[in-house]
Amino acid sequence: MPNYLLVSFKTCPWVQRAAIVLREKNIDFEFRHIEPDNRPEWFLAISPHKKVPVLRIDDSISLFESNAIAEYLDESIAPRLHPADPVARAINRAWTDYLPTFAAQVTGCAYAATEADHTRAVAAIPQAFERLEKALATQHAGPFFNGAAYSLVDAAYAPFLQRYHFLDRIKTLGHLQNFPRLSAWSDALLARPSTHSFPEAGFEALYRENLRKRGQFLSQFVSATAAAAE
Ligand SMILES: N[C@@H](CCC(=O)N[C@@H](CS)C(=O)NCC(=O)O)C(=O)O
Repeated sequence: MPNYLLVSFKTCPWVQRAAIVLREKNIDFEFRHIEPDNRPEWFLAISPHKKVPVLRIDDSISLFESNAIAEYLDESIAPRLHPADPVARAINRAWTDYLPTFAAQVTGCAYAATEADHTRAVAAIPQAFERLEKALATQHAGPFFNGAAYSLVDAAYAPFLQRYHFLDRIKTLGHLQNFPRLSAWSDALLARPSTHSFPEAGFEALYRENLRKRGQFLSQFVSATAAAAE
């Protein structure tokens, strides 16, 4: 088995997506957390967009972009998470293609500067939720996107559904309960051990602390929890 190093910012959801795929495949890997405001030279040399995640393989190959990393891991290491059927696989890829739009709409309120921006961002959430609710209705069975088998779609959406819950606990959003299939899917993903990232126990506190430090509209609703975020 090659040696895998996952370069990370601690609460990055795109890193979390790659980590979930590694965990679902029982692949040993080293997590290396770097600071967003102090990205080391060795990292800048291997990350074309200066972003995380980067998956470094055997200290010689550097893969970037969470979707490309997930697809690479799925093609090279069992168990296969993509469906075997080409049509089902194309549908799954269509939904992982939708992820950046979903992420922007569902977690956009975390970056809103003013109350008006925040209100607008929160109002955008149901559109993204509605699309997934319809997709899940077409897929029929739960608990996961394709039914009983866990997939790359599950790994992709889990970090963002988790952040919806984090944000809902900071200032009530109240949308998920209007989408029963999405809500059940979210419960299944949050109950899955692979979803939970480093450090497992303090992850939400760390997320809240980063949000507080960002100094945006929502920051005022997070009490200072620096100690919990260490
Ligand atoms: N499309 C990328 C997004 C990765 C991304 O946006 N990572 C953020 C951290 S969560 C980042 O590195 N931002 C640094 C920057 O934009 O300079 C992926 O899927 O890997």
